This record gives sequence, C-alpha cells and structure tokens, in this order.
Amino acid sequence: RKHSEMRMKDQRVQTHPCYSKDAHKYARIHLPVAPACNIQCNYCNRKFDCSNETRPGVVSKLLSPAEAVHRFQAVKKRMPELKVVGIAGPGDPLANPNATLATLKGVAEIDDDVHLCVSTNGLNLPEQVDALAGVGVHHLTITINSLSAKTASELYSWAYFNNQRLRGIEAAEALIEQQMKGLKLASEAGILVKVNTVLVPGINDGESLSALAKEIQSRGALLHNVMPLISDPAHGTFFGLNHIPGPDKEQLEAARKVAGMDMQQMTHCQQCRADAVGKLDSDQSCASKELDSSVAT
Ligand code: CLF
Ligand code: SF4
Repeated sequence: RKHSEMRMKDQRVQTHPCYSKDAHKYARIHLPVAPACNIQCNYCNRKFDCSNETRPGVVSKLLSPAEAVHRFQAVKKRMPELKVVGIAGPGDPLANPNATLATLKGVAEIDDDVHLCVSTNGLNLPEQVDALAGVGVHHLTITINSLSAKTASELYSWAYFNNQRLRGIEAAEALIEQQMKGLKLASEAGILVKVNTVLVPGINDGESLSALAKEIQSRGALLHNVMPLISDPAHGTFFGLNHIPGPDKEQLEAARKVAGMDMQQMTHCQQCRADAVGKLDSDQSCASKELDSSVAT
C-alpha cells in the first residue's frame, strides 16, 4: 500500500505545473471566488489580488461558485491540457469557506481527473483541513513568512481570529501557531503542501528564513517557494509603512540558497493573477474578453 501511495504522490507532483517544472505542458486555471481576507499583510493593498500567491496590482473580477464552475467547464472544453483548478483569491480562500468549498465540489462533480489546489495564509487552516481533504484537495499552498512573532509583526497589521481583531505580536503569534498546526495536519492528511514565503529585504531574509525552512521541512512541507516582494509605491505597498523595495536578483538567489539547504526550492513561479488561466509560461487572464464571453451566463 505504501508503494502505491508513493506512486500516486509522484504522479500528483509530475502533473502539476507549479509542483514540477517538467509539468509545464499542463495548464491551470484560477477561479476568483474568494473576496474576503482575515488578515492584513502590510504588503497587500486590498483593492488588488492577494499578494501571498498572486501578483499584486491586478484586480480579478469576482465570480460566484456557479459562474466559476461554468468558467472551468467552458475553458476545459477548449483546453484539454487543463489539469489544475486553483483557488487563490482575490482574498483568502479559507476566509470564504462556503464559496471555496462549493466551487471545488462543483468542479470535482464534473471532472474527477483535475487536481484541486488551494492557496491560503493559513489562519483558518487547522479547522478546515478535513473539509478540504473531503472534497479532494491534494495540493495546498500556505504562505508563511516567518516563524518569529517579532518579525511577523512587522509584516502583518492585524488578524481576525476567533471573532477578535488581534494586532501586533498577538496577531503574529496566532497566525504562526495556526500555520504550523495547519501545515502538520494537512501533510498528515496526505495533502502535498507547498509553502510560499514573500521575501521582504531587511525583514524576513537571513537567519529567520533558515529557521523557517527547517521547521516546515520537519512538518512535512514538500516544496518551498521563496517569492520576491513586488513593490510599487503606486499600489500602496507596505500599507501604513514606508515603501520597501523588493529584493533584487542576487538577494532572491541568496535567500533561496539559504532556504534550499533544508527545503527543495521552486524557482519557476509566475506570481499569477487570481484569475489566471493557461500554462505557466504562456499565461492568459480570465479577464480577457474572449474568455469572458465564453462564460457569459
Ligand atoms: Fe494556482 Fe498556486 Fe495552485 Fe499553482 S499558482 S493555487 S499552486 S495552481 Fe504556481 Fe502561480 Fe506561482 Fe502560485 S506559478 S503564483 S505557485
Ligand atoms: Fe492581502 Fe492575501 Fe495578505 Fe489577505 S492574505 S492581506 S489578501 S496579501
């Protein structure tokens, strides 16, 4: 049994374009059904897509779960290489559990071959691992930027947790605790977990990154995606704080090298939109007229 589980895992890695560079012939679609968010990252501007997984500075038009399933169906018809359906915003999918689960369920009902994929900040993850596994999610991304509450408190303004708005260290501690719990539970449930880390120079590079890579490795993460902060003062990057420039190529490479001592690094991330569709190297957006007319209700 162990052997067949391993084979299944390999197959799930090899057919997901984010998990394997060699899977570039497969396409993914993001369905933008999740508007709300339960934390405030300082590098996020709420007018745009979630910057934990996706490129900041673009706005995806929200869909209802029914519209999203319809879009999937229409795109799949003319894109047989479509292999992954991801929910990655524009806010946090698990802060919108009903829409996220209804969409995933709807997709799974019409196509049992496609991989279901979710990207989250992890705040609500422990309580939802069972529901995600239940609808057949095998690929999950958690954005974890630091293990240190002090560092994290520079990256987040607040977290809305257990019906309370937490701030500062308290918010950071709650978030990290939930991320760590959720990561372990998800890996134990057989979900292939990728961790994204948004590299913010001077804040979460260096030592804290090495500790993070070690910890996520021990909790069962499969892949680590250290992604650059894309900062543009025009987008209000670093909400409430001074503008911080993103890392240059050397800084990014150095960080990946540090984290790479413990975790396999993903280096081909495209920082997709919350409504991206296509292969990673030839992206289209679902906001394009052509796709929109194909899913007009
Ligand atoms: Fe989407 Fe993310 Fe799933 Fe991929 S994207 S939810 S894991 S199907 Fe991929 Fe795009 Fe990078 Fe994300 S290239 S932003 S890592
Ligand atoms: Fe923005 Fe995403 Fe952070 Fe929420 S989790 S504040 S949507 S970057």
